[in-house]
Amino acid sequence: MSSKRNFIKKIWDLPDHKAASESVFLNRREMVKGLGLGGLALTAGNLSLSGNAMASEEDPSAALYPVRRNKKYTLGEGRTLTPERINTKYNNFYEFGSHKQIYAAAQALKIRPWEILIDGEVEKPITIGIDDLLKKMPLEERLYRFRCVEAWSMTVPWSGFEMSNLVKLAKPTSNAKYVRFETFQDESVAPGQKQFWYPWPYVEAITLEEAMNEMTFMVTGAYGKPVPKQMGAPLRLALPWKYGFKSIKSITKISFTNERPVSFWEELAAKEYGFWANVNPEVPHPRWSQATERDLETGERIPSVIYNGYGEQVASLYADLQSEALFK
Ligand SMILES: Nc1nc2c(c(=O)[nH]1)N[C@H]1C(S)=C(S)[C@@H](COP(=O)(O)O)O[C@H]1N2
Ligand SMILES: [Mo]
Repeated sequence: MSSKRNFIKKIWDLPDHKAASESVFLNRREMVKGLGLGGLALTAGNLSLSGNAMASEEDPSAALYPVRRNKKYTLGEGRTLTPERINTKYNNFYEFGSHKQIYAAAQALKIRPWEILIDGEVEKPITIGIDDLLKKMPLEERLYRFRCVEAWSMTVPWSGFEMSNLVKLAKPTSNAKYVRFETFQDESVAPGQKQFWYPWPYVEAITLEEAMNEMTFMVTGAYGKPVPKQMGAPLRLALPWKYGFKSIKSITKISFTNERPVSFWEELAAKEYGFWANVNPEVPHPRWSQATERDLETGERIPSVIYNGYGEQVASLYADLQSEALFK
């Protein structure tokens, strides 16, 4: 046992940016082209952010938290809560940079006023402010595991509401089969959006059936407080059985569609990041194994589990879809 464990630790003892990164598939020519034209502007953008980067403003939803914990969702044996100080300082949010230390830059995002457009195959499109949405939705706290496609993982006490409540509010028509989510677009606050080789804005999508599943959670808080900007304020998704890139941050638009939308990562590299992206240790990413994951707190490698351990809740969604690439 222990020698096997040592072996696993050894081959995986590479830093994340070498072992696995969502970004490095970009071919060199594209990168050079991009840097040649946009490199300077990007540096200037990053510098100009530092002034108000850490400015703290009162979040008008702060008084809503903490919310009641739904005890049905537990982390499972051997898993503990990842400390807030780790979770808030190690993030993927490419709008603010293609590395993990974006928390300071992300403070430039203005999260009020914040409106969400709900449109497409719905009875009537609506625009709703985040504070009105918060008033309408039954908020609760859930402890979820979270597994990034780059093979690191964490756990989070999310606050928010089950997505099915938003679907009911949206009143989709019988033509609606998918739900498409879009992140804000404003390169004046998000310098990563000047990197024109990415297909901004960030887009993600799930089926309507997935959206109605009990696990699909719209996040508005974390650690008993409003969700911090670097983690996707004021509204993000949490799909704990899928790779982390599906859990889109800072949502401004939710569209019900008849056709399957193409997501941000799928558009960039469909062979590496598919539509379904369900966790499966037996299906390697083209550039690395998915058999184990690195716990963000302890640094230990632990075995990954199909559907990130949520098979009981979600496996039935895929029973008739075995011909699809469900695990990338
Ligand atoms: N808008 C947007 N949403 C995003 C991303 C992003 O770059 N932009 N990164 C995704 C990826 S790859 C991961 S792993 C998670 C990271 O969430 P965290 O920073 O809260 O851990 O956010 C996902 N949602
Ligand atoms: Mo990720």
